[in-house]
Amino acid sequence: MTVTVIDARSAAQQVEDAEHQRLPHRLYTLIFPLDKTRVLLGMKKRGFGSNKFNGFGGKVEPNESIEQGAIRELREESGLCAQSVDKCGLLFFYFEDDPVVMEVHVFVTREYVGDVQETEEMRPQWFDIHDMPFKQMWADDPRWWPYLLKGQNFAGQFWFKADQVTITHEKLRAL
Ligand code: 8DG
Repeated sequence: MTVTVIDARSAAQQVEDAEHQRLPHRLYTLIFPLDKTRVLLGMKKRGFGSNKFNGFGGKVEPNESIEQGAIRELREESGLCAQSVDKCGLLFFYFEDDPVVMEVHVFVTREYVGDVQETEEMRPQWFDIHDMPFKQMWADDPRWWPYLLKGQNFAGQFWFKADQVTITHEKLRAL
């Protein structure tokens, strides 16, 4: 007789992976304009994530690529026009009261033109890359920001409570 010993952790992992595959994913972008020592963030003035500093981004539209979405959102929210973008990370967010996985493609840009301007959605402000306003950002950001700074691509999964503040569980790795 063969006895299969089911390791509880790998079983939990399989359930989690199946959930990830089964749930619908909604595509988002998130882009950070950098110069030698600073990053441009925006204070989100309304909607999801309001009153937090963040990079620029939003939903990818059906008729555009993810990269085009990142460039469009940056222009709409900050006034900057990116001339090149570099993909640096992939983040998945799960909220306990939401059956949709947020799939967020993270970029940086070092080549952009235009003047930074405040928009209806964002109030932009430059910050030292080593002195980030993490207390006013999403709770997961300090976990993966060091990878972005090192130029190390990353993939992360974060499970949030409905309060959008408490992380109950996370996985993060360099790619
Ligand atoms: P809309 O108001 O026009 O409908 O929305 P949108 O502009 O298309 O999208 P949005 O709701 O503003 O997009 C959410 C942005 O927030 C998107 O750039 C991804 C980003 N984002 C999360 N979760 C997290 C997080 O935990 N950390 C960071 N830094 N960004 C996040 O959705």
